[in-house]
Amino acid sequence: MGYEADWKADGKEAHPGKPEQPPCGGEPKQQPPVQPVVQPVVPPVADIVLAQDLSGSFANDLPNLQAPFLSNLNTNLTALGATDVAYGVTSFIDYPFPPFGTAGMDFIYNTNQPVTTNVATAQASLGTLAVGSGNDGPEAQLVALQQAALRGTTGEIGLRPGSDHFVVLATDAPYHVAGDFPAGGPNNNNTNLADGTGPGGVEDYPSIAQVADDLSVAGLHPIFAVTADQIPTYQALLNQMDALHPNIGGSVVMLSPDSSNLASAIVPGLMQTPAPMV
Ligand SMILES: [Ca+2]
Ligand SMILES: [Ca+2]
Ligand SMILES: [Ca+2]
Repeated sequence: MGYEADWKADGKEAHPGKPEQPPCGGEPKQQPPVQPVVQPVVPPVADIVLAQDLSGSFANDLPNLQAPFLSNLNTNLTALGATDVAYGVTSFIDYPFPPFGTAGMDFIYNTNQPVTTNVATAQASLGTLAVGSGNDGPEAQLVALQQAALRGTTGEIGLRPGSDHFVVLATDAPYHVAGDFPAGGPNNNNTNLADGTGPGGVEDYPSIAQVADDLSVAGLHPIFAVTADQIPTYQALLNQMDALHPNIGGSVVMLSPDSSNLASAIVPGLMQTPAPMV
């Protein structure tokens, strides 16, 4: 929303084609000083990691993540000043047992593609994604953010030093949080997802504070690309995380129910994020 408004204000419509004529018989009207046109900008060097919800409601979204999804995004970013953008792909659903998820269909988190400047390679990894179930409404979004941050600066995801780091969380559901699965024991906030006391070593979900800590340390700005009904939930989450670590920044943008606007939604998300973390 902000992007369209800013674009309109800064774009062509602010510059009528005809210069204003002086009124008939009067003195020429003094022209106001020309205001510089401030174009919206995207970070020139950025790593963008997609954290893709693969619960069942994303079956109609996956076709819109196929080519030319990433090349369109890359073209848009280049036109707005980006010079060096790398893309990574991660995905999540939920724990594969009731009530959280479904055995044989669901998983908690996957790194599908480390960040790469090869758009075709990243696009190919999107082609391998398949949806599961997710069973209950909330999913493992906080685990996805936690793992993207914890694994981001390792070779597994490979965020590049010196670039601005973003994780785009695409979802249409609220998140499970610490306390939702106490039988798993406290989440110990590491990359081992099987060192708890639940089935298969599953642990409780992380807390918002743990995830905020991880994002801050990794220098990873979240862009929440969420369906309209989830905007208040994720704006509140972002506000809580920013209150803990103001350098997280981040943004919330609206995702259409079939993700057909994802590439265009990411652009204002990048623009709204304040100064990069160091
Ligand atoms: Ca959908
Ligand atoms: Ca679920
Ligand atoms: Ca763990």
